[in-house]
Formats: sequence, C-alpha cells, structure tokens
Amino acid sequence: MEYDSVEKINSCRICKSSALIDFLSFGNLPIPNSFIKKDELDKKENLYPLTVCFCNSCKLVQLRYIVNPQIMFDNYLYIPSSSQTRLRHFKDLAIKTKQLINLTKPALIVDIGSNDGSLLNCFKNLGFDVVGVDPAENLVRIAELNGIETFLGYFNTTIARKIVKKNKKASVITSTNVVAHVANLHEFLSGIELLLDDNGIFICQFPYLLDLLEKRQFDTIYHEHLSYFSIKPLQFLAEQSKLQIFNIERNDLDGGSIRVYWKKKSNKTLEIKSKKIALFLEKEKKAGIYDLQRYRQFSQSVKKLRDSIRNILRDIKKAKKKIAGYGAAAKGNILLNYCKIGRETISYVVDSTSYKQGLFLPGLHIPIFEEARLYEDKPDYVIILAWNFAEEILEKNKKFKKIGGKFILPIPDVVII
Ligand code: DWN
Repeated sequence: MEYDSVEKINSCRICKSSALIDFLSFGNLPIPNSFIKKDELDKKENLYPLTVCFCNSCKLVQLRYIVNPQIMFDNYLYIPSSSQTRLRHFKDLAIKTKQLINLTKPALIVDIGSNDGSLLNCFKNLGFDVVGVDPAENLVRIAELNGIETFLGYFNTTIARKIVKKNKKASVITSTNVVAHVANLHEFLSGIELLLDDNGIFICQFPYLLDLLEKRQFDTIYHEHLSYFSIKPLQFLAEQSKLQIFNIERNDLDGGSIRVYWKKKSNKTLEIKSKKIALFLEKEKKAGIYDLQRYRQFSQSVKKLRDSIRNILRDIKKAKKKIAGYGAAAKGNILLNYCKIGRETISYVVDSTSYKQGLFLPGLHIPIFEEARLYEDKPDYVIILAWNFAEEILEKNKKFKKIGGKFILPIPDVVII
C-alpha cells in the first residue's frame, strides 16, 4: 500500500465538521479502473483503503481515504461511448438544455470531465461552440482528434480564467459523473462562478444516494467517488458559494441519478423550483438518510448481499457450470474484489471497450475479452457486472439465452434470468 498517495480526511469536505462516522469498510482494494496488462500480472499491485463515512453535521456521505487523483485520472480507460444508453442520454441532455434556456448560437458550452467529448459532440451537432476540460491525457488526445477543443487538467479557477480569456464566458456548463469525484468542491464552484455567464446555468449529474441505499448499490462506492450526494448537503454547499440550486431532476441512469441545475445568485431571470426542491428534502428525511442508523442498516444489508452473491456463485460452480462476467466496469471490479470472487469462479469478463480487451481485472487478474467470446465459448452463466446497463445488454444478447445461457443480475438482489 502506498500511504503517501492516500490522505485520510478528518473533516467533512462540505461543512468542515469533524463529526465523521465510518459505517462501511471494504478493506484495501485496487483502484477499480486500474486494469492490468498481461506482462504486468506479476507486478505488486497497490491497494488503497476504501471506507465510507457519514457527516453527522451536513449529512454528506463521503470517502474517509482520498487517493491522489493523478493515480486515478491522468490516464483513464473509461469512455462513455461504450454504451448506447449513455450516448442516448447525452443527446437528450443536449436537446433539453437547448430548450430550457432557449440557447442561441454561438453560445459556449463547457463540459467538465469531458472525457472523449461524447457529450460536447451532441451540443456541437446542435450548432454550439464547445470546450472540454479533462485531466486524462489519453482522452484529451481523442477528444481533440474528434475536433473538440479540450483543456488538459483538473477544473479549478485557473482553468476557468484560461477558458474565459481564450474563448468567453459559458452560457452552459455541464458536468456528468464528475462532481462526486472532486475533493475541493468550494474551489470547483468558484471556478464555475468565474466561467459562467451571468445568465448562464451549471448542470451537474451523479448517482443519487437515495437510489444507492434503496437498491443496495454498494459497488458504486469506490475510490473515484469521493462524495455520495443527497440534496441537503448540496444545499449547504450552495449556501457557501455565489451559486444557488434552482431545479433538480431524478433519472434512472447508472441505477438512479440526480441532475442538479445551478444559477448565479445574482441571476433573477430563472425561477427557483422551491416546492420541487422541498419535496426532495422531505423524501430524503422520510427515507432516514439524515440519520446514522440508516447507514448501519445499509452496511448490514450489503454484507448480506455479498454473502448471497458468493453463495449463489459457489453453488453454480459446485454444479460444475461455467460463469463469465459482462462489463469490465469499475463497479464490477469492486463487487468481485469485495466479494473475493476470482478466476476460480469467473473464467473471464467480456467488454465492448476496445481499450479494455486483452487486459485483466485489477486484483483478480480475470482476463477481458470482446463480447463475441460469449458465443465462441458458450459459458452456462453470465453475471452482468454492468447492471446499470442490463436492459441494453439483455436486448443485445437475446441469442445467448436462446442457446441456453443464463444471466445473473447481482444488484439490488441476486437474480438468475
Ligand atoms: O462514474 C463513473 C461512471 C460514469 O463510469 C466513473 N467513475 C467510472 C465509470 O464507471 P463504470 O466503469 O462502472 O462505468 P459503466 O459505464 O457503467 O461501465 C460499463 C462497462 O460495461 C463499460 O466498460 C462498457 C461495458 N459494456 C459492454 O461491454 N457492453 C456496456 C454495455 C452497455 C455493453 O453493451
């Protein structure tokens, strides 16, 4: 374990309170997107503590140990374009945003954590000027090749000023599945405030804590995700900034996400959906997510789910059946590593991402092949590790069931279909 690349926090990243209470520890696990090359299988892997805690003051759920982001994001293998569901979701977001504030060309759209430029491409196709920001050198190269101007780095006030100087202020700033990865949220919002036009909007989206708890999505807890947001702590964060939340939407991407709309406090042109926001807070309170007890319950239910996943896979192996995995997803690596399920149980994983094929899962060293392998090898069962795309995967693989194959869905309960 490389302690110098891990920082233990003793105060909440939103309210600075020291009232942080650990409620679930996964032990020391490999970074879930640190896939292994064949010739590196003998190399010692760095493991990092994965423990999640609850701030008893502002109620933010967050990681206790923070891994140096450069280890996780400077070279990044996750790309949104590996899923049609996500690409369709991006296209819908671009169209809805255009309608929402009656965007006129050539408004500037900035996407933070723009990855390979998939979302910005949707805005570009609608005729807008676009700029991306991403720390992954390998992805910025791809985005630039796709004609998407991208600033290399971790978004902050310095990058915000550079964009304004080189381009102009943004009418819209988007950030999907990024804000939960950010350690210094205050600096991040100060950058947003600098970059955003006075009448502009900031739209961020991430998995919703309420869904995570209700659907026992323990495998979305991993080193990349520093925060697990609910509305109450986000409101507290907004109060400390020059921005305010004016609308919130819930959607079913990634097992259940929230899309949060922010504007400058000085912008009086946009109506604040106060009733809607109050309903979210009421629902959260009713779900008990402002009380530590709810997290003790969650922790117990996760351990039960882990045991039932292990038991079902063990029984299938006892019956001399072959099991493969579907989707070399970060969440899948957490699930298998936490459940201590290795190559003795899962023969291989298939994945549509060309960058991941030929590599091995971190920690478990399970090989990754292209999806067609399922039809060459014909395993008896396939556990869908990318369960957030189960609909797309099942639709795409009807043939596998026709030839007698069975799918296993591990979350929110283990079911065989
Ligand atoms: O927040 C994050 C989410 C957005 O993406 C990042 N921290 C990291 C990453 O998490 P993930 O790896 O769990 O993401 P996905 O998009 O849920 O991973 C799905 C995996 O499944 C990809 O590797 C692609 C693969 N896949 C496939 O092989 N065939 C997906 C589909 C839909 C398919 O048909």
